[in-house]
Amino acid sequence: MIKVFGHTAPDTDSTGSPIIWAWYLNEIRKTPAKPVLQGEPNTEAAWMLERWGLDKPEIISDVAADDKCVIVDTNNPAELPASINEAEVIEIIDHHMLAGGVKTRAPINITIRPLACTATIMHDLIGEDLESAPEG
Ligand SMILES: [Mn+2]
Repeated sequence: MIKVFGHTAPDTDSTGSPIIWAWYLNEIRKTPAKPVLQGEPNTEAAWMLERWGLDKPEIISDVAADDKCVIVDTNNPAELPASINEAEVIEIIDHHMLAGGVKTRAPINITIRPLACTATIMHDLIGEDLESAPEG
């Protein structure tokens, strides 16, 4: 089960983007994944969850060596779980400057674009896959 998470002190992007990408992995790529949060969502993010009837993702305090992780809305180790470099980071999708310091076990897809939010990048990445997705 892949864990998808954003930065500590989750804002709307760090709450919504893990939900979007975990949905994409589960429903379109048929790869088990779940969104998780590093802390309680802020006021706006909590409102978003309520407004759209979304379950609040589980809050995690760290990751383990056998965790597969997708990091979204950050790439900065200071905003990531303490043990991030022990875990297996399999993808990074972000719209912040490259901070450096995250280690991977193998080459991975890293998408960093200077756009308004991570969800915008995901809309682009998912794009054509959605058009060919089955209805429902
Ligand atoms: Mn953010």
